[in-house]
Amino acid sequence: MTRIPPLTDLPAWQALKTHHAAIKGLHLRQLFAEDAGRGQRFAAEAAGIYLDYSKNRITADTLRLLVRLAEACGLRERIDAMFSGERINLTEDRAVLHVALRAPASERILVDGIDVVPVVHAVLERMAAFSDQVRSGRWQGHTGRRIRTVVNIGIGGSDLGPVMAYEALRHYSTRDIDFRFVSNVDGTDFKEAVSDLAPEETLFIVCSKTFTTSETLANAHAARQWLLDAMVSSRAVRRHFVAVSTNAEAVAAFGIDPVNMFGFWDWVGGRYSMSSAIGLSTMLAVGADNFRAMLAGLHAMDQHFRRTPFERNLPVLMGLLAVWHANFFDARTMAVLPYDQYLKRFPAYLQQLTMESNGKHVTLAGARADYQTSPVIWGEPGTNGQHSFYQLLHQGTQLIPCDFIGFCQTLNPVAHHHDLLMANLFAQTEALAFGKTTEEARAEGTPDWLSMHRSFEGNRPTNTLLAERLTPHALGALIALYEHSVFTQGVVWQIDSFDQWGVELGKALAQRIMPELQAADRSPLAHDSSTNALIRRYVGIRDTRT
Ligand code: G6Q
Repeated sequence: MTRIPPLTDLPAWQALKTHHAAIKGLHLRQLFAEDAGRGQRFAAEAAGIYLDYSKNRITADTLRLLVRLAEACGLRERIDAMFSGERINLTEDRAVLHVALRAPASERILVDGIDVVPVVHAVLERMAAFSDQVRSGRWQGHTGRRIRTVVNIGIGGSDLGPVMAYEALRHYSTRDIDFRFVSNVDGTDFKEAVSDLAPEETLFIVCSKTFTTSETLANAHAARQWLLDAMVSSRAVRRHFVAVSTNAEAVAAFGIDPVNMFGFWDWVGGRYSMSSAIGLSTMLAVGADNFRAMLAGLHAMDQHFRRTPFERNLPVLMGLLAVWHANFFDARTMAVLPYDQYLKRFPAYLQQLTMESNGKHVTLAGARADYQTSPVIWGEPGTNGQHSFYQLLHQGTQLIPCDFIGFCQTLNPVAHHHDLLMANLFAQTEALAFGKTTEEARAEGTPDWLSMHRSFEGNRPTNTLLAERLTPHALGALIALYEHSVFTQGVVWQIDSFDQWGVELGKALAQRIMPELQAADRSPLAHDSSTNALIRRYVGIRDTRT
């Protein structure tokens, strides 16, 4: 990897600082008034997704300088390195090849000299055959009954992608099978998921890349026990459990027949794994053809990211705008606002994708970053959010860039609901950008004393993403758009977007505390005084339960 000077030393960074000082006072009202074509000029389209980024506080110069920054940070080289299977996850010494999961069979992608595309397609074929069997009822449970419920057990990357995709593609999902997702080690999650299920009609998918994750194993053991309580014979596990993992040994030790295991690889990161066999629940829900259409959408955006000049490259543009807002406007959070009920879990999915990838303060050179990295990502579907937190978006003291996501055709026409939904989306971006002056408020008859309360500064940046309709292809393109935008941001911030060391300490401490909670004797605790007192209080009250 070419050595790049620290980010804030780069001439392109310095130029952006000067530029920011010169244009930060500009208002979107002025920018639009001066350029009648702005709404079309600052727009780009790829893989069926139209991005309007004109309502951001940028000029043509801003774009030019941001692209220069991307080049100075070696983005082109890093994209090539990722697609060619180099070990760009430096701290874990791994290749990062989720793009290989959606590559067509005709492509060749080498990892350590071996083409991985054939194995990817072999697993896809097995997944398709299995999902056809389950969906058609040919796959039967231990007592000969067909499967009526699929329960996905997994957490983090082995849960958030599958849940999001299941909800997003529900329109395309079979209604013959019910899908549930258990992730939390809180027993409530498992109990509530299975309480009304018939074990003889239930299939568990245990999704765990490592097959060592304590929450997932605890839930998988609970599921196994629940099944065996009803079925007695341990042979039943064979018909009611499948695994998705890279760890065949641990899967076999758990009691799942390796024949019923779907593999993936070291070079697929957890939060980038929903297009691998981790998406088995998605395929069971929507069928192999729809799953393949989703992969095609992902691939179309991958290709666009790889080949398109940065000025027209959607993930690059969105990534650079995120940098612009975070580092030059000091935006600490960013909202993602899908105007589509099916995308209700999309913000939660993006939280992991973005914050686990770029919530880092140590650079690849091992220095402390002296600039902000990932903003906090949050959001809810529109129009619900409008009746809750949008107040702060419009009139709060912080600048919160927002991504609005909408579709031109609804999957569920109900009277004029879709026009109403989209009218709200367009209105929000307009209101956030242009606001309403105190003069305008007064001209509407607002008394002087109230006019400040009823005015809107505007000048609040938004992106609008518009696609034809929420198809599997469109969902795939949308996911890859955000994946690569996150990568772009990580490259500029000079961090490793593919590790997650920050989750380790809490896990290790929990492992130390667990035996202390279960110990029969009350040997002295050696934590800080707060943690000691909390543990004693918990154990004391817990043990009074009759
Ligand atoms: C994602 C993370 C993390 C991971 C879970 C589950 O990038 O690595 O969220 O997906 O901890 O891990 P397993 O799939 O190994 O159970």
